[in-house]
Amino acid sequence: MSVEKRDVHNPLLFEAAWEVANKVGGIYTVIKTKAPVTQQEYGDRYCLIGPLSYKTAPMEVEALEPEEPALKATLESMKAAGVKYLYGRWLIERAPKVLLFDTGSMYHRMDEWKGDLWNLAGIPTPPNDHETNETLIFGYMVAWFLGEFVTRERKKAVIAHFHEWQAGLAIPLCRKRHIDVTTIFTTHATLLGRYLCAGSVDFYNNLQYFDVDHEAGKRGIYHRYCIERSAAHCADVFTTVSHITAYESEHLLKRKPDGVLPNGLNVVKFSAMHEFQNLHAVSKHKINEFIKGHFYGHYDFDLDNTLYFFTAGRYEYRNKGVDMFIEALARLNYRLQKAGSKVTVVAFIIMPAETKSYTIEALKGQAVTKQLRDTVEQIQARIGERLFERTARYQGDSGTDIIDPSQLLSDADKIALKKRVFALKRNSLPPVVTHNMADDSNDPILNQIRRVQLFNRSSDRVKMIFHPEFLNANNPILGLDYEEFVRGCHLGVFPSYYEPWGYTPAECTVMGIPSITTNLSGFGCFMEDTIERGEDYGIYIVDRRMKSVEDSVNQLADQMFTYAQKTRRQRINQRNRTERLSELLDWKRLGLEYAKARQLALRRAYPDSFEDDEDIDSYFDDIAAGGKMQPPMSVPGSPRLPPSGMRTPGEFGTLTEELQSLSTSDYRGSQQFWRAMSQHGSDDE
Ligand code: G6P
Ligand code: 1S3
Repeated sequence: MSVEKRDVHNPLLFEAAWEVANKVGGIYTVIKTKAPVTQQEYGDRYCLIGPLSYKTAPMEVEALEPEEPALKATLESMKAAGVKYLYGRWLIERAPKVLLFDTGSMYHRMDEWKGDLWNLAGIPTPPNDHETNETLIFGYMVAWFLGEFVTRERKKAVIAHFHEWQAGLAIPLCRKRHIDVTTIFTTHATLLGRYLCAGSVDFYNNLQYFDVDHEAGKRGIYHRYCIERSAAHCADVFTTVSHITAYESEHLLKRKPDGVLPNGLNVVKFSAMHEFQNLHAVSKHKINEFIKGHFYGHYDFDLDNTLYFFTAGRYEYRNKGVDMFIEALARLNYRLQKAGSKVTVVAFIIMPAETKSYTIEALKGQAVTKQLRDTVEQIQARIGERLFERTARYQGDSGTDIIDPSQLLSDADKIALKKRVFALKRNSLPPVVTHNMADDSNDPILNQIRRVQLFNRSSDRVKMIFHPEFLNANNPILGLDYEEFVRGCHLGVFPSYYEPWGYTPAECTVMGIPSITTNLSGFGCFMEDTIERGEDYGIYIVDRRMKSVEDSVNQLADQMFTYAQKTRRQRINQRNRTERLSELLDWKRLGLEYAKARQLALRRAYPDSFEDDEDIDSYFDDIAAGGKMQPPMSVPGSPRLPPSGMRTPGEFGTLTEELQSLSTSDYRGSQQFWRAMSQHGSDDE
């Protein structure tokens, strides 16, 4: 049968992820912030695929009738077979098209598909793992869709890009069924990595020695691991978000990624440089108000000399480095006390945990300070009236008397104020947590705070506030959105042990807020490789690879102590420099890595469609120059940025066929360390 060659120069792109129009965690941020640049490049040839959540989809998606014939026919055929879906435009910038499948509509085929998966790929799926059941149904629906679609659309090449194991099951199905698409799998972590790190394992020194099947089995995730591993192996192109996760994937998933696709952000530049500095001041003022309430009766420190540090994210105590943060804060407290410092550091931990309600104390603090403020405002008005009355009154032609200041407050005013001051008295210390925890005595964060005794005493220079719920402007206490909160803080602290990328410090950077991260996080490695003298630019990196835990904690305490010594002028200057780095993290720049991955996928699936001498570089030049994706307009002020002609970090050279014959040590990311690690591994083998 003669088959017409598919057009590889105007391919169609489907991008599938569990978090398309469905916020669960970091992958939602990746997909949502990246979609505008991909939409700009592909236009109507781009469609995202995700699961249909009836709770959130109506807010996120505007329904549309499919017009394109192959799509319309495929969806009609699936609908006739009972598939429910929502097709429409995702209500985000550039409104890309989305196709959301209702997995519930196909649950009756679960057993049939489980049997098929076992026969086809030898992957078991136990009955009561809801997440795996969802993954299975979603995977079968996506593969069904792609299979039917490419039999109708025969002219254009189709790229199917899948994120994370929960969307990856369609990949082995496409391969086994010989569906004529080219596939990319991007993993944002590995299942085993996450599980192993959360326990007390020396993960990075033992990566090459883990018996992966055994470890996965021991943790009850063997079936999930099989899905992840088969997606990685069956994809035409396998990628991940950082060099550190590439190294991990090579050992745990047993396939070396073809390249690294770092996560970007949709960077919004203010027309005036000082605008983001003003926002810092405005947001900080709101945090100040919260602090006055929270510390009522113990508010004996100077807010003008107070710094706000914070950590935030999913509650993964060890993986996100909260253990190290609290320990280092205790040492910082000691050092500030010893140095007789006048600085107060308030350290926030924003991590959702199971709670019952706000504590009475936390609510009362805000209430009594609000009452005090109301009383002061009323008295202020009365004083103003008295002042006006007295001054306006005719005193004869030469009279110039003004009111005696001691008469400004009436006796009633004094009594009202005394009542308020009395209400501010409290016997207990300001609470370290804002909520009643479901399991207070076993909560790892609270227990660590208790162990190091950071109890918000008057003598403590470091105060602790654990807010076990994500922030929201409508919360009765700390009523700010996350972005507002970050802008109002001085320093983000994210000493993660397991962090494939890490959006929290990246978000700080684009808002001009300095942050501390580690060389075990994708973001930390990326910044370390990209800029020199990072600390000047508000990028502090704790060494958690080569140092002992003790030394890493001391380094973190040092960095926080050094920051606390800065003058206001120095902090302002540093924020300006931090903000300049945001261009590095813009999807307009990092989106090129995705374009390279897609090119590689097309070349692998349709090698005959490319001329030997076809210049791949010109393709990227076209994208960059053609107004689709702009290279950065100016080079941020840093001496070790990529030299001219080297536009993106991927141009360190990961996404090329030639490099596939080399080993992980050839990744040019965190070069020295990973080279040493690979060397160490091969020496021992
Ligand atoms: C911004 C504002 C300044 C303010 C400063 C406070 O730069 O534009 O008006 O003085 O923030 O900085 P700080 O680091 O002390 O919060
Ligand atoms: C993962 O989410 P996580 O917090 O579970 O994916 C994110 C997006 O790629 C990444 O930033 C993060 O490090 C990973 O861990």
